[in-house]
Amino acid sequence: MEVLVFGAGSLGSLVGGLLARSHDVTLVGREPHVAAIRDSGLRVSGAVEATTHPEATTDGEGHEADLALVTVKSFDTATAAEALATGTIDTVLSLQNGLTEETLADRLPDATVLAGTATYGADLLAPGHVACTGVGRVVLGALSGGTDPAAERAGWTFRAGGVETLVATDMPRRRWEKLAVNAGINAVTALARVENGALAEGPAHEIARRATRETARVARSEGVALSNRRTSGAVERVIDATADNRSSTLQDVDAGRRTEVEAIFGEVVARAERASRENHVAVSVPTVRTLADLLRAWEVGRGVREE
Ligand code: KPL
Repeated sequence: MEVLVFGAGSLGSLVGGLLARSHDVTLVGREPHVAAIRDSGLRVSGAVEATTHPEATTDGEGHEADLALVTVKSFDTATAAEALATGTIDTVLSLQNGLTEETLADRLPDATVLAGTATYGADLLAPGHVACTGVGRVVLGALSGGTDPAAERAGWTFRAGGVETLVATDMPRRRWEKLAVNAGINAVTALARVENGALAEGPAHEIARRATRETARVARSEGVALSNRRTSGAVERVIDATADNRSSTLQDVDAGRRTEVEAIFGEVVARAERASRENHVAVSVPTVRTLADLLRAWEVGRGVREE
């Protein structure tokens, strides 16, 4: 199988490094990571140990692949899709935060776009070296649910590369559940500057719970069966399983980088507003809205966003 990993950050490098044990993998990333991989290969350490020699390039255009994994930050999705459109890709799988698959599907009409989630822990330690900080699972499947031969093939590709994988038939609900978990954890940990485990109790726990439930409410307004019980259980489980992790938004804030506020919180607010307009019933998301505004204010203050 020819696999293209578009976005050689921590998760993309980890998954690319694991898959390169069994497939022809090309990583599209930035310097100096790309040069280090070309010179000495890609080292994975920690919970999994491997050194592989995938192709690595900074040029995302004109690639041919059976499967392209999109692992760029959500705000780079449109750019990634436009680059992928210059090549020939059969199947595209997003392993990103936010509901980015629609952006990919709009721009890649000839490819099958799958939805996916990944709970592997990854940390880019140095150019050419990624740590696997936790063996999790990739869950993937058809964007609108049900079965799809492309999902079965992608599942086989991951398993052959030694990646724990589930091919699921209920991705619409799972991607909203993931969004609800991110809405609960990411902004609160970033603004309070705490690790995920700090949300297990106390005032931050209540804010996380409210943001999670509001996101589930928006999912239901779009006809996705996602109960409060299910999402609350999911966020508790992720807080517990990733207690020592710093959320991706906390990492962005610590590094003074732009965050994924729009893909997570902006998206929930926009969809709540649309549902309220179309259904003439208020779908209210006050906690998510407040968290979005606080993160935006932080971005403006840091000069990584224009007012
Ligand atoms: O996806 C995550 C993130 O940090 O973006 C969670 C699930 C919250 C784990 O840290």
